[in-house]
Order: sequence, then C-alpha cells, then structure tokens
Amino acid sequence: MAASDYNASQIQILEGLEAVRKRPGMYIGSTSSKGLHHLVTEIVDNAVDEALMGFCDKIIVNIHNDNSISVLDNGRGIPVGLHPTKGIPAVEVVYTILHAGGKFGGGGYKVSGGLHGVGASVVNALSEWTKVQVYQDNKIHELNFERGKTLHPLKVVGTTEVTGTFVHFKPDDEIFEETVYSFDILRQRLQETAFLTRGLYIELNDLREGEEKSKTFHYEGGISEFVTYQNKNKTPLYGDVFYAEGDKDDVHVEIAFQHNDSYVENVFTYVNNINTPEGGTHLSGFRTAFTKTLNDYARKNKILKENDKNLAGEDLREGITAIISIKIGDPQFEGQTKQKLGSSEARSAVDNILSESLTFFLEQNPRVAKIILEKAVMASRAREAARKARDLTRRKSVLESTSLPGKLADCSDKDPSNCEIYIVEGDSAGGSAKSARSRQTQAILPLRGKILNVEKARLDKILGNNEIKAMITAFGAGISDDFAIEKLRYHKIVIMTDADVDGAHIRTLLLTFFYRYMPQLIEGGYVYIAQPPLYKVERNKKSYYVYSDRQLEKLLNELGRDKNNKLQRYKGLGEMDANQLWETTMDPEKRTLLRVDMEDAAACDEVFTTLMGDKVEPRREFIQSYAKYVKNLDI
Ligand code: 1YM
Repeated sequence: MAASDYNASQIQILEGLEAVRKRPGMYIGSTSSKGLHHLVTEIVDNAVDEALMGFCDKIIVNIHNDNSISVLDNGRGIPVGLHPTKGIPAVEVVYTILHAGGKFGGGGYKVSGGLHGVGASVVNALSEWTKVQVYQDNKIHELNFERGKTLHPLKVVGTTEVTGTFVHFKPDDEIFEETVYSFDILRQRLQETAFLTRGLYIELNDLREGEEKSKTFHYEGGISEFVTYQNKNKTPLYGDVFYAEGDKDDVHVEIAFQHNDSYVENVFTYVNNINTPEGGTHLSGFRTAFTKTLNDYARKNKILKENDKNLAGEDLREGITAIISIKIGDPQFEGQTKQKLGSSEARSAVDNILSESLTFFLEQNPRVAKIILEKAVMASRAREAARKARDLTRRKSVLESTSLPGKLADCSDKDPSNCEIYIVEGDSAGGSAKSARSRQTQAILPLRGKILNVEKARLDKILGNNEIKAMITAFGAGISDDFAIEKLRYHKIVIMTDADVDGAHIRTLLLTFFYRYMPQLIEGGYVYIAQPPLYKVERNKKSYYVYSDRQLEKLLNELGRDKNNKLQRYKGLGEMDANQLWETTMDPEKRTLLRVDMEDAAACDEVFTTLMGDKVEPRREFIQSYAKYVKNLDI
C-alpha cells in the first residue's frame, strides 16, 4: 500500500471518530447513564456473536475501581491479520473504523449487535483509553488507544495457551454526564443476554472498593427458563412452559410461554437479542397464530359451540408471560423510534412455527388447553362487564358536560400542544404546584390516595378507582381499546413525586398504569418525569440548586469546601415553597424533564412485581438497597 493511501485512510479514520465524539447521541442514543451502559452492550454483543457462531461459551465482565469496564471471552479472538484494503490489522479496523464488524472477517453472518449497530469503534471513540488484547496462536497481541486514536502498531506482549478477546475501556468523562456504572443495570442486561443465548456462561464482577459482588448467569433452558424467571413472583396456572423452536425463510424463531393467575399480558419480544418493546411483525405473527390455533382447538373439541363467538386474542393472552426471540439476517425497523420490526418474513415465520407446534402441544396437553381456554372465557365475561361499566360512564359524561375532576386545576389554553398536566404526589405539594404554575399552560392534578395496583385488577375494577378515574377524565382520551390519542388534552404529562421510596413507588404505579392501559401515551413520547433538585447549597446569600451527586461534587469543588457552605437535602417536594418549586422544577425555561420511553416503562414491570408481588423477600431486598442509595445521597 502506498504511503499516500495510508495517510488518506488515517485521515478518514480520525474524521470518523471525531464525528462520533462531536455527536455521541447519534451513535449511542444519549450521553446519560443509558449511553454509558450501552457501551458495555456494544462490546459484549461482539462476544455474544462469537458464542452464537459456536466458538465461545464464556464471557466475563468486570467493573473496575475507576469505573472502567473489561470484557473477556474465550472465542477465536478478533482476527489480527492485515485487512485487505485498509492495510492495518483487522482488529484495529474493528476498533477505529465506523460501522466495521462482522462480514469482512469471513465466516457467518452477524446476528447480534447493539441497538444502533455501531459497535466497537464507537466505544473506542468515546473512551478516555481502550486496551484490546487478542489471544491467538499462543500469543497475546495488544493495541492501545486514547480517545479513539491508535497509540502504537499491534504488538505481541506475551504468550498464552488460550484463545479469546479481552477489551478494557474507560468511558470518557469529557463525553458522559454520568460515569458511575450501576451493577444492577448491567446485571439485568447480562442476565437477559444469558437467557436468550442458551448455554452461554456470563459472569459479572463488581471490583469497586466497598461494592465487591459477583453474579454468574448460565441457563441451559434458555428462554423457557426466562419465562419461569419472569413468573417467579406470580402463580403459574400449569406446570410446563410451552416451548417451540424452528427456522423458516432464514428466520430463526424461538417461543416460550406460560400463563399465571394475574390479569396482565407480558409478552417480551427480541430481534437478534435486542429487546423490541414496540413489537412489530414477529409479535403480530405470534398473536395471529396464538388466537387462531386456540380457537380451532376449542371448536374441534366442542369447548366452543357452533353459535359461540370466537375467543378474542386479548382474552386468550390474559395472564400470559411469553418470550419471542427471533434471529434474522438484516432486520428492518420502522416507526418513529425505529424500534418496531417491519420485516414481513418474520411474521410468517413466527406464525407458521407457532401454529404447528402449538396445535401439537394442545393435543398432547388437553389439561393445559382447558386451563387456558377457561381463563379466556372468564376474561371475556369480565371484559363484557367492563364495557358495560364504561358505556355507563360515557353516557354520564355526555349528560354532565363539566365532568372534569374536582381536584384538577386546569389550564386556560385549550390547544393540547401548548398544555401540560402535572400529576403531583400529595395535597401539600399539589397546593404549592397550584400556586407556582403558569396558569395558562400548566394544569395540576394532585393524587391523594395510593393509585390502584393495576397488575392485580381487571379493567372493571380499575375503572372504579377514583385516582385513575380522575386521570382518565383529565386526559380526555379514554382508556384501553377506546383510547384515542387525538383527544388527549395535554401533550405533556409530567409525573412529579418525592425523591424517596414512596415517590418511586407511586411513579412506578403510574408508569405501569400508562404502560398497560394507555401505551400510546408512552409510544408518542407524551410522558415525562419531573426532576426536582436533590440539594440546595447556599453560600454568601447565593443559592444553587443541585440535581445529582455528580453535580454536587463539582459545585463543592468550584466553591471550595468550607464551613460557610450551607447544604440542604430536599427529601420531598413539600419542603419547597411555591417559588422554589417553580424555579427548580416547573419553569419551562429552566427545568429538566426526563422523557419516558417504552423500555423504561417495560422495566417498571420488574420493579413492580418486586414491590407489589406476594413474596416478601425480594421486596425487602429492594427497599434495603434503595434505602442504602438514599443514605449515600445524605453524605
Ligand atoms: C470482548 C469482546 O469482540 N470477540 C470477538 C470478536 C470477533 C471475533 C471473535 C471473530 C469474528 C469472526 C472471525 C467473523 C470479531 N471479529 C470481527 C472481524 N469480544 C469480541 N471474537 N474471527 C473472529 O466474524 O468472521 C469483528 S468482531 F470483523 F474482524 F472479523
């Protein structure tokens, strides 16, 4: 390769990585905690791909004391030979050139890959430093980078008996607002990956001083075990988890499900190991086949009589926990956030494989078939009752035209795109919010009692709950099947709760309610979480509001730590007067709002089952770990 080509490709590389550093959000979604954790996923995904190709069965992830992350696998090692056109080792290409990966290394197609499919070079560009070691041919090959720039040509630093890849990186604090890793977020993501990759060992070690802990995930049962895990705080209606696996049109499909005695439907869908909270063609293939196969069975076995109507899909899925995991070569995503699977071959693949294996399963397990169908019949009756109750409320609202809830302080502007509604925990905070707000565009709805646990009630009961009724009428868009987003009276729905366990609980309840009964609110990006300050620091009559520990650290460094600093920690919204509340949390010019996405809402489900489930132990663990977090904030 001529020197000028080499220089040209170097310039190209630097420009590419510079683009990532300039607009990191475009490549990893955000530079908040989410983006920070996403870096780990990007590296781990490469190791998971190696496992899916059958070359690796163990991945070790370590969180180091400086919040750097290392990932080790026992695969073949990233190729170290020169890349045919770039003239540098393939491993260096993978870590320095955008969108590199997969294909050119030879071999099978890439099935895993991060949400944005951008891979290792992005992680490298956004890290203060990165070390990559490849164990291959009894040698340890090493590369080191600083903010994406290669520090030296690939070198051999030692010998080894094993093969594999080791990557160690430290996220750049010039880029990330948050640089402290959460064991729990990584735990959840890695555990999910282990469930989805049957047989793979994943180990997570927290090596930070005072935080030392370790977890290993390994599931020979794959997604069947995932279903059992999801149902662990619930009561399953039958013993066996249904499982099917098959290939059609180059789509690999795995499906597992089991019903429990609750009334909610929990169907988790994945494409190439990535969660697709907005569903898509794989989900609709599942639904069609599930409904049709069960109705066919019910007719054939005279459980449905000639004049009976078919059972509705949603009734058949009441209380179901299901995992649908497909692997597909070149998935097409659509929708606003590009998170909904559009590939049509996924629909027919899931439909075909489920229809065939479920028909067989029902014939083999008539007792299970009977349980599912009986639950659906009950669900159908309850839904009919709910419909009647709803018709009644609807007629009532026509009669009384001013049926807005009494405690709602509405805004005067009538254009929904200008309007916001704050859902506020408690009357006292509600009072402050009412005097603080900008009357024209901000409405306040204080919630008095605890809102109902929607996971444990059917729609008819949910519609009887006062707090929920107040929200439905205030929003004006209906609920469940009748929900009509175009009738929504506010385009921002802001949840404002205290920064304590109760506040977290109420927020979870609200999000779960929206997720279950008004998912369009979350899909459309209308739901937000207010960010009240955690501290006020006063110094020489000047006050500073502080929203995170990191910010506090920074401010105290700037001001200098001395006795004249007065530090106040806000435990609840009630500790702020109307002025402070406006200035810190409600003023559209100054506040920060967190927009809730489907992934956040879906994650609530786990917290929710932990907090509200029948088992005491997980709840105690949650509250204890949360209490520790709050105590840390106090320091
Ligand atoms: C700790 C992170 O990246 N493992 C890893 C990556 C690769 C391979 C093996 C690999 C892939 C192929 C052939 C192939 C990658 N190679 C490439 C590329 N762990 C980690 N383990 N041989 C080895 O895909 O054909 C990209 S990722 F492109 F260089 F082949």
